[in-house]
Amino acid sequence: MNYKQRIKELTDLINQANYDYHTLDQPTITDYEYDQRLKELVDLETKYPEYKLDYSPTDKVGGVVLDSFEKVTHQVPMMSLSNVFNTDELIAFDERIRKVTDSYTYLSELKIDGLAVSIRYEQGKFVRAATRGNGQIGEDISENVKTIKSLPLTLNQDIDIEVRGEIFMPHKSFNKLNEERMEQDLPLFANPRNAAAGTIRQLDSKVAAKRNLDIFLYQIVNAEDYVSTQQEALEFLKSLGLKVNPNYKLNQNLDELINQINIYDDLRKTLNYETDGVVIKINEFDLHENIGYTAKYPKWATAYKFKAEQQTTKLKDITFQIGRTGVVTPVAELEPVFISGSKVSRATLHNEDYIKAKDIRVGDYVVVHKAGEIIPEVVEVDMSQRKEQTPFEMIDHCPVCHEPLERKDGEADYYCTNDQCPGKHINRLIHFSSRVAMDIDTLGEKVVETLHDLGFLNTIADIYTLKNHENDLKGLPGFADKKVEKLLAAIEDSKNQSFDKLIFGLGIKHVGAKVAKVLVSNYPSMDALRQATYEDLIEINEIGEMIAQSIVSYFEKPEHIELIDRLSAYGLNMSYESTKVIDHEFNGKTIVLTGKLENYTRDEAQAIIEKLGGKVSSSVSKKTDFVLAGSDAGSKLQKAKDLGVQVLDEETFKVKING
Ligand code: 0OW
Repeated sequence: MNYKQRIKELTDLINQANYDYHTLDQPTITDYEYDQRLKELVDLETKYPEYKLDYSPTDKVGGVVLDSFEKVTHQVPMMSLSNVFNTDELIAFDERIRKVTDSYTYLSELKIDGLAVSIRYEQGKFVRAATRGNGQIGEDISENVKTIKSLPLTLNQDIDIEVRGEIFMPHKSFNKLNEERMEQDLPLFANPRNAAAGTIRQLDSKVAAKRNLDIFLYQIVNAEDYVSTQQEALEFLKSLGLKVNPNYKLNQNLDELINQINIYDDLRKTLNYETDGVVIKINEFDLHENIGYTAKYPKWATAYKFKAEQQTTKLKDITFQIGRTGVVTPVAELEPVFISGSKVSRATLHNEDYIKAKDIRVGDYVVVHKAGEIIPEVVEVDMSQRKEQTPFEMIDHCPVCHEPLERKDGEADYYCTNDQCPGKHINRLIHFSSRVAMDIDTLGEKVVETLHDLGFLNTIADIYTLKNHENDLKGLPGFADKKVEKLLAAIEDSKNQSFDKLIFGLGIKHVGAKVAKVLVSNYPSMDALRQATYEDLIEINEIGEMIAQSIVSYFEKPEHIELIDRLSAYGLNMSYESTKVIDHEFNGKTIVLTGKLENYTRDEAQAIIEKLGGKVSSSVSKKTDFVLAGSDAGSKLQKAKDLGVQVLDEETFKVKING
């Protein structure tokens, strides 16, 4: 056998098989066949090393162990990207382009969430790969990059070219890696980007080879020497045998671009790799020079960032909130981070068990999650950044009144049982006047804190005697006459609030808004409810032992009876008119909420709609009467348009509810 020829044959066959499987995602030979051929090639290269080709696929199994990475200076700096977070900012970006030129098209690409890399080929052969580093100086990671199976070591043309792309770890590789690390009791990677970054910096390329990184190329350095537009550049990269993400599109104008972004936002949820946005580039290279650059990034490109629901940040401290029922909630004080477009500096840690189960420690880097309207929560620790943090210890005394805390058997929470604890009052007051309870307009958290600290507000009943201090209030800094009059009027209005909202507002342990509604439909007056026995209460479907016991205990306390008597004397509504006629167009109507509202949380909007006799549903159908669409409304808005359901924007909703 001509071994030199056989080695060439096997090399080309296996490289082609890699291209078909990893780049085109269209395997042409079986795994068994692939393994047999690779084994034969390794044997022949071992026997006849002089015949091994410098683009042999056996280099992809790694095996070079470095003691450090050499520095590499980029001849052309690797720039970063500016970000836009919403359509308004995208429109502003477009207007800046329009100031320079009025004839241009956009090329939009999925933004791969990995790490940038620059790769040089000379006469069509892989020469070197380097990280972005600070944009000027990166590190030589050639050995690890050569193990990426979808990256060819020879191009389809023997040219000199430098290309750039994003190295990433597909979900499958990421999950497999973390499972292995869990078995080996090693710290887990928080997300695929961190895993890819950690892998590419492995000094032993055998380790990198096992973790199955992948890559998409998206840029040619000095592209204008080869082609005239970004679209042609991507086509050219593909023609060379390089892997290019197929999700790119030429958009003739801003409207098409915005539509394309929405398409990508849906598509990304079906992909097996992480993306964090859409990269938008002016397609015509001859416009780039005029549009220009800043020190850090080109002005002819930007990244529209999808709303990340998770971010990693530092846990600076753990503090404790006393809830209105005395429950002690551990709170994560975080290094501020933007999640879903809003800044998050605190998140809930639920309770001691939750913290201990996840071994969360002060000083850790933690993954914080914020989806929809729930308050942000700490999901897990990024153990790959764990140093010597000390394990968490739950406090055993109330941080406000310093009385011992109690933890009931079978319950996860600790409670401050001191009814005179100031920490409970202020939260009780805030909850009572909040929108989801008595909805006392202008009596928000800050005003409650100010009036509580000044001694005007200690218990809930004091809210209804504030009118006796009208002049004092008007003398307070920041309390203009108008504001005080508006506050006192809102307090008077709240006396007509529905009975279930009053029950919910009292802050009885385990009695939320839904349980309050169940109670008032079974006990339509306060007198009836305070007579309810434990046995009566647990007869009701939705009322369990814990809730029944909590209600009975609440009405046994003299201070609670005194409070209710005072509220009744002040004229608060103490009964439930189940058939209250509500003269409003929402009465009896079904409304679906979608998108983010500027002035209301989902719960608040739902409470307002229900107070007006409406019902909130979670899905759009022919029976839907209205869809209330906030910003970034999703598929529900489209369905409403398809079904001809009336769509309300937030402004219209506000007018209707205040009508
Ligand atoms: N992550 C990506 C991506 C992309 C470059 C060209 C000029 C400046 C940015 O998918 N599709 N296209 C570009 O174009 N950059 C990308 O990622 C950037 C590289 C450096 C920081 C971002 O990760």
